[in-house]
Amino acid sequence: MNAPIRVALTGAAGNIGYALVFRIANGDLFGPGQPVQLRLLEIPPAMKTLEGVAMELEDGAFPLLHDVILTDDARMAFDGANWALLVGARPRGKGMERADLLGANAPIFKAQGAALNERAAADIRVVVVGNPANTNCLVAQRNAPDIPAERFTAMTRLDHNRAKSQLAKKAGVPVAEVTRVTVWGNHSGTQYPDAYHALIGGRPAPEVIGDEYWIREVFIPTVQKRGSAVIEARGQSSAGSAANALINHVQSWYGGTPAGDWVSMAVHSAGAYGAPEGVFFSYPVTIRDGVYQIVEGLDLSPFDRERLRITGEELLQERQDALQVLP
Ligand code: NAX
Repeated sequence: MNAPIRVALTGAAGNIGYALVFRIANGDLFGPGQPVQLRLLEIPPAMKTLEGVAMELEDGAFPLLHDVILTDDARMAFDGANWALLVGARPRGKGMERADLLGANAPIFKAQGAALNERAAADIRVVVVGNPANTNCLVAQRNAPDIPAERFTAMTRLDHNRAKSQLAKKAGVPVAEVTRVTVWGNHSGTQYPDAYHALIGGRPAPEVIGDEYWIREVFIPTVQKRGSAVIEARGQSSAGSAANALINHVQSWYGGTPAGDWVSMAVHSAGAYGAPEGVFFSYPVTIRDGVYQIVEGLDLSPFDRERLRITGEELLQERQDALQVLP
């Protein structure tokens, strides 16, 4: 058996955490030959709930689960961690604007970035899920100066999966036939789910769907607003699908992307496709040997460019709002 991979998870007693830990324990991230150690971080008021989650993990008798560490100390949670899944965040309270949400979360991600810098393993890879995910990721990364920026990502895979499913449903085909979907920009209402570069059964998606109105006026807003639609129906925010997307994000980063396809990930931007530099912008990426590369050479229409501009501007505004915690 290989040595266990150390996976740190924050917000482990929350909605998504509960849907996630059993799948990690089951070996869904790294496959059936790879044991894992779980290092679960929570805030002090949630430690009792976390103990209950740990009891259930024990009761699952998962052969690949090496051990479980519970803590309310970020430095302890990230000690020797190979992966850090930053899910825990302050939720958006009633009447809270996006800037207030940032203000509440920036100190958390600043402290966690510093703790990662101090304690994580040399090969650490970070995925930020807690909202506002792209900018929380920026805050953590900027407070971890010794960790290469490419090791930080924010999750847009749930949006990516939602887009894929909507296209498959419209075309009446299994999701596996939909490839090259991209979600560009911010994980927020300004994200741009792009059907124009997608393929369905190997053919351009717009040609297969043949309904330009549907792409612009139904598909795009449906994906952008899917989170609210789930809350409206379920009375709670997405948890199972978010946990699944996080598993997919790590699987792709660890195991690579299939030939001819790509996935969406928010990564440190150097300005590709005209996006602002130095923010975490979601791009189409291919991954090999644990290293991602932004897909090059896609032709962007004026419509695509305008959508990228809007979501890029929002990320610049968020960075501005988070400035007080950026070194
Ligand atoms: P919950 O409120 O159920 O759980 C969050 C957990 O984080 C709580 O148990 C809380 O005690 C803990 N927490 C808070 N501050 C912490 C800190 N400083 N250190 C460690 N733990 C801390 O929320 P949940 O539904 O699990 O969602 C978690 C986050 O994911 C939210 O910010 C949510 O907005 C975000 N989402 C992001 C998505 C994405 O695609 N990027 C989609 C799903 C989800 O909405």
